[in-house]
Amino acid sequence: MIKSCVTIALVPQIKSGPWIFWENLEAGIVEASKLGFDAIELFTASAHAIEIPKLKGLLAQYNLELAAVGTGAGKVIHSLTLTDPDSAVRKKAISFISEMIDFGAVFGAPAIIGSMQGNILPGNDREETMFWLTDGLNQLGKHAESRGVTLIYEPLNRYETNLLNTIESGSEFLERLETSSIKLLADLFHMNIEEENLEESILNWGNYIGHVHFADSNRRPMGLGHTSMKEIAKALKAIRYNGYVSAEAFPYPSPYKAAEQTIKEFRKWFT
Ligand code: LER
Ligand code: MN
Repeated sequence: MIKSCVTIALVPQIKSGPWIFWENLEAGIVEASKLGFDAIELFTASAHAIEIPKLKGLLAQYNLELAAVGTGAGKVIHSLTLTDPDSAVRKKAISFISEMIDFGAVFGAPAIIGSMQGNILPGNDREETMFWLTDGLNQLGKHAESRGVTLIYEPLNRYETNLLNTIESGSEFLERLETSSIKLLADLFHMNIEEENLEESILNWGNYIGHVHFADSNRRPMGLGHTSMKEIAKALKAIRYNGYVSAEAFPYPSPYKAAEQTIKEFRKWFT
């Protein structure tokens, strides 16, 4: 069964971006539950930003799961990436993500590596940078496995990374790792920019897809752009995807309306 999810951004330093609910964990949870979502995805400043008993209590009270935790704050706040040329920075990035894996694992939720993958910086070599990414993901994948969770790696569009931009290149990269506990994030917004054909990529590499970010072509909530969901929903059902379809979209025209639009589209395509 494909499950619905909505994002809540709780990083004080970040005031805008593709997240639906903002700033207040409890208010986001209440709204998500009111609209009938199955789960929330959290974007927090660190693994210690939320008290675990408080989150446990709220999820139980409102009958929601934690679907995933984002790690991007490690880059935005601390300038950490897995491919920084400085090995001390790479080491800190690994420990930041390890802590996020531990935090998510309490709830059975995977951590997501999106912007923390970094970029090949000017003057650096692609092969060496890919080696750093491989090394970091091997370590983190094994760590996730030891905690009983998967780890999610997200190919991003070309304006955000020059490492891996497509589901195909991401899948081929995962195939060569020493761990099989890493899955891909199929973010429909990034895919709309990079894939030749979204549904074919899903069908061809379905085994690798572990999480989906649900946003339309313009990153507004699904239904407010020109993405053709019919074929995408058909492809996700064909691969027997049974994870979350999580709204990582701009809170347009307002957080509540964006969430409402998202759940309406989710029900149209997946129930
Ligand atoms: C960034 O564009 C993104 O899609 C996030 O999920 C990861 O940082
Ligand atoms: Mn995403």
